This record gives sequence, structure tokens and C-alpha cells, in this order.
Amino acid sequence: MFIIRWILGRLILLFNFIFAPAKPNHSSETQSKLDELTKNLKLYQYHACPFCVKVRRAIRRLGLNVELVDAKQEQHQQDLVNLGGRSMVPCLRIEEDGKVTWMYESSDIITYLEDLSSK
Ligand SMILES: N[C@@H](CCC(=O)N[C@@H](CS)C(=O)NCC(=O)O)C(=O)O
Repeated sequence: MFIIRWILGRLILLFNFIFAPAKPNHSSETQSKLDELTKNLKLYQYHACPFCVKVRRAIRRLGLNVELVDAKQEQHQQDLVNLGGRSMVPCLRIEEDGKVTWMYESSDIITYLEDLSSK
């Protein structure tokens, strides 16, 4: 089972590499504005998780710079469970006005990022 999952994960990464979405060509002004909007975001994720790949593709497609956090690392895994409430990835940590929100579900995260990038 582990081997099948490992192989599937590598295939997903390969297809993601071959069919990587194009990055938009933002002006430096637009990129600075987007960087300001995303500076307090962190995506807790696994490298080969299909739902995480889906979110990373959206991040690339939208031309955003979002810090990626490897949730396989023990400290990050603990933060995710203890502070976010679940071990599931992807999870977007959003810090706004000193308040932290942990957003689970890849589709919700993508909708959030799309809304953010259209501001
Ligand atoms: N419906 C979720 C599914 C996410 C999911 O199943 N993630 C897996 C990794 S591929 C996971 O974190 N499993 C461990 C857990 O649920 O604790 C989404 O779309 O984000």
C-alpha cells in the first residue's frame, strides 16, 4: 500500500511538472500588492499530496508568493494538530490583525486565494 501511494505521488508530481500552469506576468506594482496581501499566509502541505499539488498549482496560476510549510516535519505537524485542530493537509494558516485562522479543504483555500488575488 505504501509503495502504491508512493508511486502515485511521484506520478502526480511528474504530471504537475510537465503540465505546470503558466505564471502570470504581473507588473512589479501588482506583484508588490499581492506580496503584501499574502505575507501573512503559510500553506501547511505535503510535497506529493494531490490536494496540496492542486493548491500549489492555483498559487502558481495566480502568481502568488505563499510560504510553504512541510507538515511532515514533526514541529510543523504538531503545530498543525495543536493549533489548527486537525492533521489534514493542505491547510492555510492566515494571520490577520493578530488573529490566526486555520483553513482546511483545498477548494476553500483556492477560493480564498482567488478572492485575495482579485482585490
Ligand atoms: N477534502 C480535503 C482532503 C485532504 C486530504 O485528504 N489530505 C490527506 C493527504 S493527501 C491528509 O491530510 N490525510 C491525513 C488526515 O486527514 O489527517 C481537501 O480537499 O483538502
